[in-house]
Amino acid sequence: MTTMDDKDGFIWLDGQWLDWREAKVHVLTHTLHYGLGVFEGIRAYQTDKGAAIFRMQAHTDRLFRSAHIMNMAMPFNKSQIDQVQCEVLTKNKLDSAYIRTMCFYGSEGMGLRADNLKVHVMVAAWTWGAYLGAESIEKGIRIRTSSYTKSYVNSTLCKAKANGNYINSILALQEALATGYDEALLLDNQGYAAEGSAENLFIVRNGVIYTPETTSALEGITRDTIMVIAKEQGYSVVEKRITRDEIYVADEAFFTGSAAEVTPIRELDGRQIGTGTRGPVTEKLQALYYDYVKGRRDDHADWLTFVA
Ligand code: PPE
Repeated sequence: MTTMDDKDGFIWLDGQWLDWREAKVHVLTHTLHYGLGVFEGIRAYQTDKGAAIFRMQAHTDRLFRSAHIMNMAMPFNKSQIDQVQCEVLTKNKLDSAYIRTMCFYGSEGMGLRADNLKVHVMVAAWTWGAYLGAESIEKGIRIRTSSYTKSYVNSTLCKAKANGNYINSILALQEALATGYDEALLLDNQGYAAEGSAENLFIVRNGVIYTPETTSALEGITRDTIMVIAKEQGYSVVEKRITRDEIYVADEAFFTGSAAEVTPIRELDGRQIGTGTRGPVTEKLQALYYDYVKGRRDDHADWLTFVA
């Protein structure tokens, strides 16, 4: 099995294209020790007109918001980052890909008090299939409520897509997987549903679509996309606090994320949700989502950045 550091191709680091295997940092890299960094995960899809990056601007904007929240001085501007996120596809001859952009502190200093840290930026891309398995897109997944509470809003700042926030996610996910589930549902410190380890949550009840407010959940771009599409289809979409038992009795539930796309949830904590299959609203929104990302619809043309 090949490892992530052993591929042909190019990775961009601080303004230069490096051979994939040479894109390395020192073991005393500050972010490696303390987790303070910010990143993005963006998908590019194959379309009739070549590769297209889905909602790149929204991702780049969020990257800069995350850096602002974490007080990291970005050494590049948005259009420079956008250009690299396009080039990473052509450089690596990818027509569908997952793009990972990350800003991290280097090995300029150690200790929490290091005051000479520099922000470094990397961009890589690779082929990534269905995040939760191909079957999950059709059949849905079984999830459990995590014993880990979602990071509290005043602990690590949930609006930032920050590296360190993923300790919380990985603990929850590993617990879910080890106990036979496909994914975790994290509740906030008041007991309301926040999100999955890497996905936003939606439920459908009596034809109305609900999603938790983004108090402690990430401001997901797929979440936003689904809200826009659903409203255009005439659904009312309500952002509100959602309890775990509200999910038990929902007609449908699904997760959204750049990696996870639109993944139906068929069971929570051993309770079947609705008919225990992908529900009709989920199926409709999922199909529309694929139509948009794959460039099969002309409206929302601004969501796609074509890469020649
Ligand atoms: N919540 C969290 C905690 C999260 O990490 C993601 C994305 C989302 C919600 C959905 O956000 P958006 O992608 O903007 O719709 N998680 C990324 C990382 C996955 C990984 O394994 O790494 C992703 O989906 O790319």
